[in-house]
Amino acid sequence: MARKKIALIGAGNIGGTLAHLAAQKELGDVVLFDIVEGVPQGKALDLQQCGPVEGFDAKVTGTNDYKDIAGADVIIVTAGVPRKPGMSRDDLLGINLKVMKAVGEGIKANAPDAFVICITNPLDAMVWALREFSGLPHNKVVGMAGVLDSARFSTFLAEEFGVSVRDVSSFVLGGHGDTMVPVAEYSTIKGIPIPDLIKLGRSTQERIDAIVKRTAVGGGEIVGLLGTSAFYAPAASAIAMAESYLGDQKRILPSAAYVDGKYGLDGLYVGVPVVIGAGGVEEIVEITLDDTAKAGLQVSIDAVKELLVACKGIDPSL
Ligand code: TXD
Repeated sequence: MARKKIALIGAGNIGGTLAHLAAQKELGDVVLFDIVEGVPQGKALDLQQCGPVEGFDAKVTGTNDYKDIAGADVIIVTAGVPRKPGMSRDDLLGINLKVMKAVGEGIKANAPDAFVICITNPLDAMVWALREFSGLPHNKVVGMAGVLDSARFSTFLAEEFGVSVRDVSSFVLGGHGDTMVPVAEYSTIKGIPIPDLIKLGRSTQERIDAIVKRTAVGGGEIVGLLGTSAFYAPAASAIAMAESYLGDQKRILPSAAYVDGKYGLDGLYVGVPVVIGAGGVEEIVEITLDDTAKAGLQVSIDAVKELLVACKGIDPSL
């Protein structure tokens, strides 16, 4: 059986890491696309030469021509500019919206049957714009944010409780920004909810609140240290989503998905738990939220709606 095809639009920090992970896992042949000449081709050649060392036969190629993404099964979009210290994700909107238009048209013309995972910030607006520009079905275009945010949350919780990250299951909702909603009540250590662990004296509400806050600003913490956005965990997170699609794993993953009818929404991309399988986003998982989580989600929804208004102001075709 021919290998699947993974197209990566954007061959920068995350794109290169995505390519390495996809090749190592032999998810399929990898095509790196970028507008900068030489970068996708150079990274692809370098990555291909990992094959003999790491034992993968996946082909890795680079291109500046959208025709080379034809027939891609999965497309992961990181094209655009990342944050610099002092910038908010929303500051990227003006530049990255134009990039999404070009990317959406490239996908529409060459790989309309792909499952598209958007990473470019401001994520909740860019994934919506990419879906609009590409014209793909809503269930085949999704944003990566929640898997990264819950990975950050789980990392901090594992450290707090002195347990393996394998035994932490954390839950986040809402947009990929400071308004994201890490939900402690649905986060567990081997099935034991965090509030019960607090009652058992394994931690305190104050320490958990500090972890929730650190998670919400987790991206900014790395931008402050690194001078640019994180890229290893974002790449790993998107690969988990791609694997769930390619392997029809039906994992429940927090993702920026098109919600129409659930959570009181009538057509908005926002971070919610979804089932990802061979059909793309196969189900939006609706949970009952306590008043705090409900209020937090509403703040996130309002922030996303403001971004969409800004997008429509920049590009009236939206
Ligand atoms: O969780 C999340 N969703 C976030 C997303 C986590 C971390 C980073 N987040 C965002 O991903 C970040 O704010 C950026 O918007 C994207 C990509 O971050 P990355 O760190 O990979 O940025 P780079 O290294 O600058 O790579 C971007 C590449 C670069 O090679 C550009 O030449 C290319 O995008 N680029 C384009 N490619 C194709 N088409 C167009 N128009 C284009 N413009 C720039």
